[in-house]
Amino acid sequence: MTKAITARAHTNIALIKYWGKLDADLIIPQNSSLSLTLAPFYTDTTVQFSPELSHDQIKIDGQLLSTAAGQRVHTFLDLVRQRAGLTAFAQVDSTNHVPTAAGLASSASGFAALAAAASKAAGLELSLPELSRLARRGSGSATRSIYGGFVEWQKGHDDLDSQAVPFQEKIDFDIQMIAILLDPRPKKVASRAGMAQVVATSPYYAAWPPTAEQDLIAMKAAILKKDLNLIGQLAEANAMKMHATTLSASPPFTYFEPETLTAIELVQNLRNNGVSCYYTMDAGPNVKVICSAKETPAILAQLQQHFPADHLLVAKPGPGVTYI
Ligand code: 2P0
Repeated sequence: MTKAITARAHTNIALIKYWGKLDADLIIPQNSSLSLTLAPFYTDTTVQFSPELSHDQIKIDGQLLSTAAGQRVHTFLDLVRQRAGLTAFAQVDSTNHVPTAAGLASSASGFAALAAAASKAAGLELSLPELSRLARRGSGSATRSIYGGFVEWQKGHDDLDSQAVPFQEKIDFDIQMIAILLDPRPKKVASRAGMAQVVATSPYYAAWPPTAEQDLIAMKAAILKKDLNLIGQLAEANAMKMHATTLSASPPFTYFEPETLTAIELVQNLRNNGVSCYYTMDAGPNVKVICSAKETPAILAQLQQHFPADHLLVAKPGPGVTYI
């Protein structure tokens, strides 16, 4: 039996979105992306390989997954076993400190923590770039969760160069997010299926990779200038360009719900009243507000008039993956 290893990885929100794959098996994206790792939302995962097990045992939030439900994890563990020359099955115990209703990708923190714990438990001593590439094989957004702060996923060309690099790990200006929980139901269209449908069918998709690459260059300059307004404007515009591709897919779909529009309008009204705040959304209806800590109380006061206080989660920038 190997030693049990526990790793913690935090989730991240993309300011410049990853949307579309060039290679679905290796998870090579069509465009580079940039995210902010968040402090309060993370996954702790413990992995131990044991010759006594007859199959992988995967427990998430205390619940044992069926073989079908755990398929993505089994496939990922096969990759780790193959690299380490191991045959033993694994016991995986994962706890999400990510509110499931938050629309905050738990696959990002989940596969980043699994990559770190499983590789170390299997005896592989991976560097952070190697870990980032391994996490990518589980879920695209997990590539970025290996690092803290602002993180760029450089799309690269193949398995060896598609990886995240820290852009600014220690952030020395005032930026944070407020996640507004709108809809606790599972997504109607999973992000993986949604992006594949868009790439395959939207006549507008061809415009996405070049515009996202331009936005990424502008975003990096805005971060270096510590210009919160420009960061917010770029993130908001980039998110809406991504969402515009879903309406033009065949069949068309949208991640917007009525409450999404309410939240967006509140952010716009606050801005019209001189408060700096901007919105972004991932492959789900929930809205995340980009703002400063200084203006957060005023923003929360407005949002609380429409949403329950416990549906408003404030998140500061967080660290990269750690062993605990
Ligand atoms: C992102 N999203 O950059 C984008 C923006 C959703 C919208 O990464 O298929 O769960 O596992 O690589 O990482 C969510 O997609 O997809 C995502 P897979 P993933 O955060």
